[in-house]
Amino acid sequence: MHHTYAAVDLGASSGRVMVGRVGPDSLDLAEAHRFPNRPVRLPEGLRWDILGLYAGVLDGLRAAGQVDSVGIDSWAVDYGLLDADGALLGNPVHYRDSRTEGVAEKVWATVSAAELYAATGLQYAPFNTLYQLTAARSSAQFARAERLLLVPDLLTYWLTGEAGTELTNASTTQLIDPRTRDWAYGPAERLGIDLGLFAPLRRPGDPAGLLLPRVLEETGLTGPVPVTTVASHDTASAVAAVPAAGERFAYICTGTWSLAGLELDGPVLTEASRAANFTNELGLDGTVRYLRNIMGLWLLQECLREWGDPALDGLLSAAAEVTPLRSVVDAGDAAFLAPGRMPQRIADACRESGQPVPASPAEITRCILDSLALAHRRAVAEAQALADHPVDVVHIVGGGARNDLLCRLTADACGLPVVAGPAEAAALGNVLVQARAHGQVGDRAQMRRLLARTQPLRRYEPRGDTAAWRAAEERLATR
Ligand code: ADP
Ligand code: LRH
Repeated sequence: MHHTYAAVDLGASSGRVMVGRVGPDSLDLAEAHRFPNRPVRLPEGLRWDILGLYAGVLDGLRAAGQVDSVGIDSWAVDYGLLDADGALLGNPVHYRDSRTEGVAEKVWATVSAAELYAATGLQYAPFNTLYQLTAARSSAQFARAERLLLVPDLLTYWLTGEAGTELTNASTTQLIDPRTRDWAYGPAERLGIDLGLFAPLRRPGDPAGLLLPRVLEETGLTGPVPVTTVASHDTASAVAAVPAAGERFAYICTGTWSLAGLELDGPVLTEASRAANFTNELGLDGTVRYLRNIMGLWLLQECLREWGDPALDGLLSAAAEVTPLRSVVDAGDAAFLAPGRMPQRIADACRESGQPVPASPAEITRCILDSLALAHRRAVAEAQALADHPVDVVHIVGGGARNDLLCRLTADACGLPVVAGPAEAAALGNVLVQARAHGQVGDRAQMRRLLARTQPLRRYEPRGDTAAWRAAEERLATR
């Protein structure tokens, strides 16, 4: 008996509605609708076009046709505020907006960075919801806010009228304790964050209501159509769909970001882990996603935008011919977070560190991919050491799994085999959690076996030794 599920997956670069068809031993995924996710710069700052995205979701559901359930995941940390009538107060602020500059230091004056890490396990990133809320607190808009909904929860609310806070995404706010998997009440209280703004926590698999009559009307679907809570943080859904066997694997979710790390049973809250800026976000079934944020293909996306969007295929073929490891930048550096002038910023970073300056698009692309592979190598090695969890294989999922050169370089840099795919891991994780909630699949291991059996994967064996990568790593560290 087959069931079909609509997976709404909103990434920072594009949104898509995918249809997953699940049978006793089958799993197919088809794209119903894809739409660009283009942030808008307003006089007051960088904003998400949330209404455009919601329109894309409705178009996608119409294109998907009749399904047994709908699930929504998106990028993390960002939120919309609702007033007492339940109406949205303004466009959600983009995590790359500059409003959080200098905010963390103010927070740390009340609760030190070390205390915060011990209580929440979250990496420092300027855009953690905690810092965004601190920056927003004095605004007129915030004064009217009665409810805060993270982006996937906001879209779910518009579809069903029901408000909740999904746990895996809540874990990126820096207001969740990864040991209890509940709110970090102590730090929130000391920082004056009103946890009452958040709707009650819900977990992947929980029901999230039925599509409202006007949504059914707009999408042409016949009710009742349930919405199922999935691992609504896109990275949590993607990790759930890593087609690994056993536990000795690392993963890299490569899209706009590279999220590189391990799946663990519990958090690593040591000072060494904090110093290395590893995060302990929550995954499916209370697992911990122990990982590092690396700038990812954002570096390339921003260059492409500057270059007038040339074809990616040609650029990647040209980059494959460029001398390897000629110049590298620190792909973990938050200096690359803001949009704009990316080719120049990369060239500047190379010049300032005394390396040859990449000039042509092919050279800059190669510099980006070498730098990403190097950052992947470092994250995979450090995660294993910090968590005392050795691995035999690295899985690459997400859009970057389509980038043959990046996968090959990552295998070479890590000195480990890389298994690439699925590229639409977040959507597949979304589908599988819905299927599980409907009794169609079993535990995580069974989900992963189904993925490994049904999804096309590519394997890259590491070539040569890792001496050149080690040297590049040392070059970067000493500059
Ligand atoms: P996000 O979810 O963050 O929006 P995706 O997982 O969709 O990101 O990945 C988008 C990235 O995948 C693009 O920036 C691009 O670099 C890469 N990508 C997509 N398709 C291809 C392709 N055919 N070849 C190489 N890279 C690709
Ligand atoms: C990737 C992602 C990542 C977060 C970032 C804000 O889409 O969810 O896991 O750190 O966006």
